[in-house]
Amino acid sequence: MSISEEYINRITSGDKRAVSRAISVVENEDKEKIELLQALYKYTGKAYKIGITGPPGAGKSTITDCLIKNLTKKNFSIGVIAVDPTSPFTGGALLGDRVRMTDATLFENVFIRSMATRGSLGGLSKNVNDVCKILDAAGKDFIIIETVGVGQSELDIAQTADTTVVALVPESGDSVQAMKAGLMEIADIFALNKSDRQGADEIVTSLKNILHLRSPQGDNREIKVLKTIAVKNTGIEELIEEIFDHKKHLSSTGYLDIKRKEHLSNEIIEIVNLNLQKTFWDKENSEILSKNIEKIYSKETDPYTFIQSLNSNINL
Ligand SMILES: Nc1nc2c(ncn2[C@@H]2O[C@H](COP(=O)(O)OP(=O)(O)OP(=O)(O)O)[C@@H](O)[C@H]2O)c(=O)[nH]1
Ligand SMILES: [Mg+2]
Repeated sequence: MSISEEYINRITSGDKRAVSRAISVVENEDKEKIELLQALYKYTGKAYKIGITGPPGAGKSTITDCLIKNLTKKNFSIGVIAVDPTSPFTGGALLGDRVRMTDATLFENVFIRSMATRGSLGGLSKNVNDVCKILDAAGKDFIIIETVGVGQSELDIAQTADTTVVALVPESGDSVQAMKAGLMEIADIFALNKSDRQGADEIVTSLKNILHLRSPQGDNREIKVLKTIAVKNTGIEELIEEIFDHKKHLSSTGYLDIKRKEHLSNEIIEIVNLNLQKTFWDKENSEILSKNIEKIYSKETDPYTFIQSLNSNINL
């Protein structure tokens, strides 16, 4: 099937069904995927991408709900991508239970999609970047990407988002955990959620102390630690203000363009890498490897000689 101009028009005018179908095309790696993304690329670049990450259960989805409600009140349209949700955060459940669907503005202006990337080759960024492009071309002002902070995906999020918000909770050791997991390096803003619980102020202080030790990042901006109670929508306006402030800072310093170009380069390199890998490890080479692994293991030959013997132009 070839992509019609009418279909592209429907996507760029924000038609929900067309957008939904386009996302499925990307997710299922349908053959018209490349043509679709080629046609949509020139419409992208207007949406601002907010990444929300943090440990399981920190309240990322609840914060996302609040952001949706508060931002739509300000007449912004929102796209939401929930990556590998561990608690139910399907479009249906979220819209049915948490955001009142009777509200026409929400229905018109919010598009929510859950995505599973766990275990897929290339992890988070490939598909999420493509889905972001569709939502961007569809005219969303903000795209919120929620990823659960276990493993690599939360670090990848900083390679996609313009502003990365790391959500933590007052449970002991969280700031140390954050440091270990590399969350310190990727946060543009910290939201200490569940700050209705004990120990919130202590964690804020310890986070601030640790942040002083952090090496300066490219955009050279002070990282704020904000207290939120997402279940009560407390602190969310302040969080939005801080996101807007970061956005303004990135734009006025020219760092937004630098950051986005860097993300784009990485995205292109990753697409090429994945394709090279897929092309090289085709059925034939994969079979040769499994047939020869015994010989290599028993030292009849060695990995390098084996690689040289493969039909390849790899320079070792
Ligand atoms: N006390 C308190 N509970 C909260 C707050 N924010 C969220 N919760 C509760 O914490 C639980 C987890 O919230 P979620 O928003 O699903 O957390 P999440 O980080 O999205 O969870 P995963 O996606 O599963 O990692 C829910 O029961 C929320 O109601 C808060 O500020 N205070
Ligand atoms: Mg969640």
